[in-house]
Amino acid sequence: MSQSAGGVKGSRGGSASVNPVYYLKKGSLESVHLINEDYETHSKHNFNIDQFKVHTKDLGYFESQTITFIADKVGTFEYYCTIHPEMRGTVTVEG
Ligand SMILES: [Cu+2]
Repeated sequence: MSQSAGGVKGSRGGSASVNPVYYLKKGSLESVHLINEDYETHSKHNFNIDQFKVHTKDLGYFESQTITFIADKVGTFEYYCTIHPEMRGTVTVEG
């Protein structure tokens, strides 16, 4: 899964098209790659999924970070940016 913050592909707007629902298979090895492309505001962003202990650092403009985790729980989980409450979406893991 790959998520960018800001700009054309950004998740700042909070709409479904830019905050996609990710569908994963239980037990799969996943990598989250977050890049901050928020050139308009130069805000920092981060990316978190609490249930999988995914927590990036606060990324500045064009910084990126990749976190690998195993999707070992079935259900729908929220991903979010702690700095911008409107930046959120869901990850659904299917068994
Ligand atoms: Cu943010």
